[in-house]
Amino acid sequence: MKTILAVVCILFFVSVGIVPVEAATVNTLVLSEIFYDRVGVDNQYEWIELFNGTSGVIDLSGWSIGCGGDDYADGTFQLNGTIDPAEYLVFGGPTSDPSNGNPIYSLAMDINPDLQNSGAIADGIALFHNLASSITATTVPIFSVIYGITNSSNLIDHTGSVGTVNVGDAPAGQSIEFLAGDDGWIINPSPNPGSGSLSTVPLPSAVFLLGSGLFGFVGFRRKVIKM
Ligand SMILES: [Ca+2]
Ligand SMILES: [Ca+2]
Ligand SMILES: [Ca+2]
Ligand SMILES: [Ca+2]
Repeated sequence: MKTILAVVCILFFVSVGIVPVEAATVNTLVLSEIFYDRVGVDNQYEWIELFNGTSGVIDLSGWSIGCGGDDYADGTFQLNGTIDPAEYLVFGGPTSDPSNGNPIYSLAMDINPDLQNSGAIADGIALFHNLASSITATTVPIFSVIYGITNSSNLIDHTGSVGTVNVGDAPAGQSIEFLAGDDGWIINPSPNPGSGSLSTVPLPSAVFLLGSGLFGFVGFRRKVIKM
């Protein structure tokens, strides 16, 4: 009996321990992948991917993206349309071919000025819940990524303070991708515009059901042995 209980307990805690690792969840709108440096000319091949980590449809008309540079006001882009829960949306281009991962654009637009290609001086891209026309050097983003070696431009993050560098500089032809959790941002050698591994909702319900089922099993075994 003790052996059975021990095995059940181990199974339960192992299961609970595994679930949060597998679920790379986010609970807001995020920048999920960025392709800023193609092999060769970047203009008209760059793209930015968003992921809606909330449980509701988001109207993007109040959201914008800023890129820099010295600060996020160097280039600002107004978003529009809607993004469904757990949906990936790609905008940029408008050109799509194997050299930039064959993106299908929800918003086809020439990102202008082109996205910074980083290097020793890190650059940044930020997501704002503001109209693009209102973005200034001091507007605090909802979400951001700082990529490169050193944030010597003092780009800020969602706290309003100077942010830490999130990821290195992706080689030409590769992207930077947000995986959430402990993985954070990575350099992705195989850009995957329009898809990814993020999910919207944590799995407390699944953990609860699994846990209650196992505890129910323990209770059942006890009852059988008493009889
Ligand atoms: Ca290039
Ligand atoms: Ca461009
Ligand atoms: Ca570029
Ligand atoms: Ca992706």
